[in-house]
Amino acid sequence: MKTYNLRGKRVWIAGHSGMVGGALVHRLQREECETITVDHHRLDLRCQEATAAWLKIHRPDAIVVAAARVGGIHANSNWPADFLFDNIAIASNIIRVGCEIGVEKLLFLGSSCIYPRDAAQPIAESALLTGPLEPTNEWYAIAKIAGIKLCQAFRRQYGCDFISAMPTNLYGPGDNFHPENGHVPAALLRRFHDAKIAGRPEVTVWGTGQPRREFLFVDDMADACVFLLKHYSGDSHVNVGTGIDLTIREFAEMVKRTVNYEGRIVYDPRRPDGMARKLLDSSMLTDMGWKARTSLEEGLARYYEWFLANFPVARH
Ligand code: GFB
Repeated sequence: MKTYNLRGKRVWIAGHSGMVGGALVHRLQREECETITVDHHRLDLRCQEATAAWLKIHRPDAIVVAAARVGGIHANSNWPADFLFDNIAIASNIIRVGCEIGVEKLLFLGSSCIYPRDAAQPIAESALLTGPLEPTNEWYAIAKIAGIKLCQAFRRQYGCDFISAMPTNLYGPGDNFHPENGHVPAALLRRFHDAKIAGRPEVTVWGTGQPRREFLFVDDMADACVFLLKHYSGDSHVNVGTGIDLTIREFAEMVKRTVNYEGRIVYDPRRPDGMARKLLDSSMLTDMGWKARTSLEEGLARYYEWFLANFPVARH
């Protein structure tokens, strides 16, 4: 297996203030490398000239593209233009200039929503572009597919060691706790917590509760990124998941227990369910020797601990 030695390297985490980027900055402290970050108020990654100028000054050896416009099912359908344009711009600006300045290793991060709505489960990397996408997130998915293809194209044409990883649904410290725009873990953690504090008798969960999702703790994702940076160099994107999924109903019960909320759960079927199931086949990664360590129960406990210590700092 080809390896990349991080020792002494300057690694730029694009998107360090996001949930994954933050976990990566933390995880990379255990490697003997230097991490570089730039605040998004100082550099707009959607701007081609500014991104090129910044990269040509700072010249990282390696890059992780963790910067993205992200959001849950509601945010995706509300801002299709932003989800499509911003994410394509961020990926193409960084990848093209990364090639120009001779970056040794680049890891692009996508999402499990790149796969067709009716993909066979668990979803293998080979399912990409074999059918129509789930309409609730097709804008974001198309931008992330473009990112995968950019890595492959620059690898083929210019020999760049650019790789990509597709995580399943993530949760953890630094998540976005906005009640409407975030993903289901943050939305429910906050909703159950608020209901407990206010003594409300019930909490509403969107949709039917029937869809199935796989959840990965963000520290495990950061660890997988470091593993891939060091040990993977290939054309195919790589799935990152736990191999275990559960229904939203089961997940809501778990969050309720984590928060210790004693009221009822009601479902609102007027809200979209999205994809029925998206369990990743992560055997490509596990065959390389990596696997997730944090159980959902333990991850949710750490998530709630972080929320309690940081709220109202938790971004929303
Ligand atoms: O997390 P979520 O928005 O992401 O929704 P997706 C997951 C499931 O949880 C859906 C249900 O079936 C929702 O209907 N759900 C229940 C809720 N209550 C809530 C709630 O209060 N808030 C939210 N957000 N959902 C996203 C994509 O899809 O997955 C993104 O939109 C990205 O592009 C991300 O790929 C990983 O799994 O449906």
